[in-house]
Amino acid sequence: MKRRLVSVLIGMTMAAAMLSGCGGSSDTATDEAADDTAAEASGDEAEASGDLITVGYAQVGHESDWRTANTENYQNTFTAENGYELSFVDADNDNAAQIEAVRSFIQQELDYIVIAPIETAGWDTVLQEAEDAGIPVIIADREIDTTNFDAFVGTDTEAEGETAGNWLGEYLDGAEANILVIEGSVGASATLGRTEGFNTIAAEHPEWTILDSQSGDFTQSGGQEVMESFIKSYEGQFNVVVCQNDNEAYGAMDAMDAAGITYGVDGDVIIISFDATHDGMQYTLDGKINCNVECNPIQAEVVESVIQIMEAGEEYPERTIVPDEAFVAPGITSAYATTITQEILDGRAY
Ligand code: GZL
Repeated sequence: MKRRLVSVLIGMTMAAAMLSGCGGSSDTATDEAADDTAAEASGDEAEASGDLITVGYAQVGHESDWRTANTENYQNTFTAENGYELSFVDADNDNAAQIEAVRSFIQQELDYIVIAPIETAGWDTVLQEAEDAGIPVIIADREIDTTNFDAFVGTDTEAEGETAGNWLGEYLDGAEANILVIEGSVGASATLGRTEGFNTIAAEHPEWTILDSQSGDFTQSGGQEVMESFIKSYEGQFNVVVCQNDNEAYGAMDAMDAAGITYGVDGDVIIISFDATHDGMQYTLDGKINCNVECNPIQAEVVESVIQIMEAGEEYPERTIVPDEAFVAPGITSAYATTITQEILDGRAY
């Protein structure tokens, strides 16, 4: 209780300082340096006095480049210098291990619990335990099928799926599509959302056929295995592959290379991917991926801002959607996506 009271005072002091700074007084370099020193000092004081805000992050795993970027973002945000002590658990795509990690956060009486849920289901019991312990829970990245939590910070994956479908309709302009879908991890809201969104648009196109869909588990090896299986069953019958993340797309490209199947803007097969991580954007710039729908992994700062509002005892946003967009290969123009350039790629945070 002592720490929380102290941090509320720090929060209010910092909020007051920010408000006074917004009062039209122009911050000079000296003032800004002083502010930085003060913030660092408050972090150091909190660390010295043991008054860090303790945060537990139960992470999905390390299955993809997206996940790596997301993990690094949390580890770079919830630092002692910023006034936090982060307890991080990589659940390695194991639902039971992730729930046990949350239970351990409760037993440690952490101040806040953040969960990137592997699956949407199975959260009622442990979230009730967190509520009974008086620990606020923020669901991040993916969604769950219960409402027993305090806030959500993540992306709109159904909208991402719709964007992919709308772009494909624009790009094909009425031409026939025979589509194979490499889905993400079974039961993950990102998989469910992208599938639902894309299928909503596909239903508007009687000239499209979804030949098959299988989970590649958001991994490169999974994408390659599924694409190899698809080639055995559908070689010569498909002209679109939808990969629900970049790592699956890399695996699918490896499988098509091995089978002598061409893809991308100059190939026989259109590739749509999701995430727009650095390498996925490089493949898009190279014309190997036709359309890449971004899903922004840089979410920790938003989660941290919600925690600061909670610390200040003020009304906080219960649902925050992190914005994203879509990108297409050079030579493609679209109402639904930005044509990628080297400058765009060089300027990205991940
Ligand atoms: C999306 C996120 C997904 C990414 C994958 O919000 O949960 O999980 O699309 C990651 O790359 O593995």
